[in-house]
Amino acid sequence: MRFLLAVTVVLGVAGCRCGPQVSQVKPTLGVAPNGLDFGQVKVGEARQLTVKLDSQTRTSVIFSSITVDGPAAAAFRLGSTPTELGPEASETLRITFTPPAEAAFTATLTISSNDPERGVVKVALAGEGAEPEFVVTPDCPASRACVGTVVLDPPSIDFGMRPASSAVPLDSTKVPAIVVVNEGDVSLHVDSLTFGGADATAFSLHPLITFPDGGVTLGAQEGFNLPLQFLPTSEAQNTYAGTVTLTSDDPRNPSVTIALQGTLKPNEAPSICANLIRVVPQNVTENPRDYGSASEWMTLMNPPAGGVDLSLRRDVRPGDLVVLSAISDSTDVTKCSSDPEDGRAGLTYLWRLTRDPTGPANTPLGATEQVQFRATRTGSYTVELTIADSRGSMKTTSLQFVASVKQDLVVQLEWPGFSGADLDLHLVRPTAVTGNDPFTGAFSFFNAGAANRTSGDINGYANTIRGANAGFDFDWGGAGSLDDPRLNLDDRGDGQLIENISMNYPENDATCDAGCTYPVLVHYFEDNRMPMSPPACVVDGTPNCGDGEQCACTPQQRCVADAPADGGAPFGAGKCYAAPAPVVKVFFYGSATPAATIPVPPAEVLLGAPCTLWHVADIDWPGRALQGSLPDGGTPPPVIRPSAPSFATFGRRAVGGSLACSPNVTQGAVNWYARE
Ligand SMILES: [Ca+2]
Ligand SMILES: [Ca+2]
Ligand SMILES: [Ca+2]
Repeated sequence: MRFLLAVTVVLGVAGCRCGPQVSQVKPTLGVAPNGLDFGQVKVGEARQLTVKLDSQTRTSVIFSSITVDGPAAAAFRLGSTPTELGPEASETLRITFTPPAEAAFTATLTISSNDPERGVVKVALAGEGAEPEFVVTPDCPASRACVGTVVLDPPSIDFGMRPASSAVPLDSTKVPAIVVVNEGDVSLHVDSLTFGGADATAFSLHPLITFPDGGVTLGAQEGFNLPLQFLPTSEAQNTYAGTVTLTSDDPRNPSVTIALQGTLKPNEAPSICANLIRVVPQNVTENPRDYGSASEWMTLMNPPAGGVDLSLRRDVRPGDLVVLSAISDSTDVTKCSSDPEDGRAGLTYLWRLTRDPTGPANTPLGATEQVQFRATRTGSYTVELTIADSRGSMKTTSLQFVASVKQDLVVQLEWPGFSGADLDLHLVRPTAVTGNDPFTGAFSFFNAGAANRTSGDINGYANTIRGANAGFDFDWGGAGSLDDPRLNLDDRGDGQLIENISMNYPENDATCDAGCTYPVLVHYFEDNRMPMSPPACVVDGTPNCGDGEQCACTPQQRCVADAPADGGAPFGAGKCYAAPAPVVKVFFYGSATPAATIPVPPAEVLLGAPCTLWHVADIDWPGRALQGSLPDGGTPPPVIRPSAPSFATFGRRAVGGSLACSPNVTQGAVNWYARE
């Protein structure tokens, strides 16, 4: 390339014939721009700008000097400078401005060269030294529901009253904060944040916030917020004082300290709300009944001194499992039983049964938030709950409920102490009775044909037959099951020796417009008492007796005769059995207190032999026409009339049979009972 270029130059000179005019191409220097403004530069920091030098002709520019001059020349530093620019070549000059102070600086860049027309070119240099502006302000406006107060000058924050611990974190948007802003036009470095003072450990950044070890750099007009929190360090110290100090590289305001103070909020006892949240029926075919919703427990907050009475608000029946809860809602720790400071953290629970239907009690039920027990007896129960927080502050409350069948009419038969004797309770529908003879309704069959196979007598045997024959039912009163009777408890002499029948709307029976009567009967159904070889029953020296006859046994015992071979009335060799001593209780409108307790039978008719059906009582139910007819708008109360001693025999046992009553008639394919 160098060789070819040389040849070209030779040819060009040879062809021109213009001689010395070649040497007259003038050097021309271009300089751009003709001034540099560095603007604001942080004191001590550097900013570099450039100036471009051009040789604008086909000859070299030779520099004699390139200098920065003027009183503030020291603030501007010139990089390397060329001595010559070849033809049509260019070069860049670098000038660095480093302000030594917060002031304006000017200087001149002077370029001297062999440009014949502009031998000296001056470029104005200007710049300003600037500092950041560190502004720190405490902030706690009501507009963001901030808890606490602040003073701007001198800056301070009062956090107000706070508990010593809190399981519920403070909302970072609602605590006092420090607002840090760089109000200058050059960057600010915030170097450190330090808590100090006597109670420095009680104050800190909100746990969601961290301040980086190396500090934070803020551009011009940038800023950030630092939420703070106050946590008293001891229940024994009431007031707390400290400081928070922030430092920066703003030379005029390198450090800002804000005074901090706060006050201990004394520990409060937990809120308490004992609830009966669930009832699991003894009858496994029934669904549990739940009472744990918010609308249930909200009414139990701040219970009165005597506790809350849930007797009318919880359907607990004798034998049901009741589930008690101190919290009702397991998901939200701030609801129901909860501590103002700690939520449910550290809470302890203590449950005690203090009263049951037999009287005062003191039975521990457990020390967990939820306990359960079985309410076996009809009557009222009281349970006490004590809750303590982690610092020993406690509250106690109690709740009451009633175990009863919550229906309008409840009839219950009990024969405690006579295990082996199977008695059956019968409730007869008024329309099943003919001519005021209660026994006409007894064992009334499911006899209305396929379209309406309703029995007028509900009892253990009829209930069993109904269960085994689809379409059989106890559809009493109006259409639908709301007013139908139900057998809640059945016993064959081998369980709790209680039977229970209940129903709603007894006034719905067809005969009840102006009042009607429900007969209550008890059937001595079977006797399996062991041993089966009791003493023989002797009457007048003869070992023959009739069922129920008084014989030479103890006065409470009666003859149960072996059946004669001809199948006639039981008579002959008999044995001594004590008569079960049943009691019928009648309850109205869900009450746990019986309206009547009737021993069966009266003393004149001692129970001695199976298969006797006693007429125990008549319940006169006020009619639909009487609803609301009294002066006070109420309904006249039902009346219970214990019956005069009367009985009939149904299903006397078969020849050679056990001591059980046997069906003695067939209705369709169903073995049934007829009155003898
Ligand atoms: Ca507490
Ligand atoms: Ca029974
Ligand atoms: Ca019905």
